[in-house]
Amino acid sequence: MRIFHCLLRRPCLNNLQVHPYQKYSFICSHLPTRQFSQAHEMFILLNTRTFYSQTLRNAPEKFLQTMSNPLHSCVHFMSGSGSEHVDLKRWKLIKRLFSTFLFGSTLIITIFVKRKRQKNIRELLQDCDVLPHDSNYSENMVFTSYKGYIIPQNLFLKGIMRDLMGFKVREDDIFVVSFPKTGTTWVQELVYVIATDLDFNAAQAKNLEQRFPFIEFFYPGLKIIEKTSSPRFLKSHLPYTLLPPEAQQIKPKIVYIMRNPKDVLVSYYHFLRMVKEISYKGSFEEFFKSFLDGKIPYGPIWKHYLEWWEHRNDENVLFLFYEDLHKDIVASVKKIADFLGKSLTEEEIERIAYHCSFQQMAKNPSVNYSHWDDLDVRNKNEAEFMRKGIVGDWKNYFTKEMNQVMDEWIEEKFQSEETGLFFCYDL
Ligand code: PAP
Repeated sequence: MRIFHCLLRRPCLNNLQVHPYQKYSFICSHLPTRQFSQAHEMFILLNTRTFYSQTLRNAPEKFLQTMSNPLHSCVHFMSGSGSEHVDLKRWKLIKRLFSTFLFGSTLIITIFVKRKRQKNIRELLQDCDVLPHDSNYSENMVFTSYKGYIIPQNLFLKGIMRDLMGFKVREDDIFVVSFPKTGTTWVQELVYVIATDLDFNAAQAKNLEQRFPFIEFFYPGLKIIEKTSSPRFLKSHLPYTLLPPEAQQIKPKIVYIMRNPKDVLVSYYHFLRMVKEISYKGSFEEFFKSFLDGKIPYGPIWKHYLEWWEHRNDENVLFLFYEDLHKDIVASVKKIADFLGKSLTEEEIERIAYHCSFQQMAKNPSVNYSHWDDLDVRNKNEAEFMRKGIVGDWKNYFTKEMNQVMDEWIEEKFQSEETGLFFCYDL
């Protein structure tokens, strides 16, 4: 049998002639079917399993085989008759059955996997309401409403909220918990150097995200945190009711830091613009409104603050104010040391205060989050993580009207006379 083989790469098939004195011919092509001349009356079975029956019926040439790679269409045809014709028919039938089976099973597996994924997502999101997307945030930033708080949907989709429910808390864990932008990083570093007996080398060796992991962040993740040796240093922005349930029974040491809501608002506005994944695009006025409406990640702040405020006298909880750290860092260091059961000399307190001053921390790569630049996490045209670190920056942002609105809002939400929760707005 002589085979004429032609691999055609250009659409010049109208001129293609099967060589007249050859008994068999074999043509292979990567071209779509419509490029073939109907004059040849070949029939074609595409790898998409589309069968051109019209062409088949009229075709004097006989179909032999197609390739199954879905990126190509391939036509083989032969001239001939007799028993070969029967063989070809059988072969074709086998092939069709096989491809139907293959197609069917792929379809079933795809549907099964898709359904399982959907079921999984439904389960992960079952207790929260997914909120409509706020166009001021990047497309990936979707929020949910969960037990009265605004929680990023990713915490549910990544299974973090579910895993936190079963997170094993240890008695000697040390938590630093806060509403975002209240001075968490400052307190984390203070706690770390005090608890490690001023091991500044260890503090320098790794960045805070590794030494003091954020439990609801995917990095390093709960699996790694669970394997970390004691004592563990853990950061969280969760409200009291959403902390791992074991925290309420085991009662590890928890330091909670608060800051006046006006400065939190300004700091948060810059932070949400700075983080690439969030990339807040709204104006300061828009953010001001969202903040007061409680429609910000981990919000509403009043609920977060008041829930924790109720636990200020729990024996395993130390309550701190950002403004107090500014007013008297020495007294604050002593307070933290007492809480952690450490006694410090005056010289040691001075060294800690110096190491944790804004100026020192701002230039210290192990705490200033400058590694985010290498990881491309930061919008570099926005403020840095260690922005200003002062009390009263809100005065540079609030109009007189805004300040009045916020004062009334604070009065209404925090009910200071009743709750005893007062804030300091200036030093
Ligand atoms: P987080 O919620 O992302 O963890 P967090 O550390 O709570 O942030 O707050 C960051 C704020 O604390 C920043 O405030 P700013 O935007 O008003 O400047 C940051 O500058 C401030 N901060 C961090 N470390 C210190 C420090 N050593 N002294 C004073 N302020 C600090």
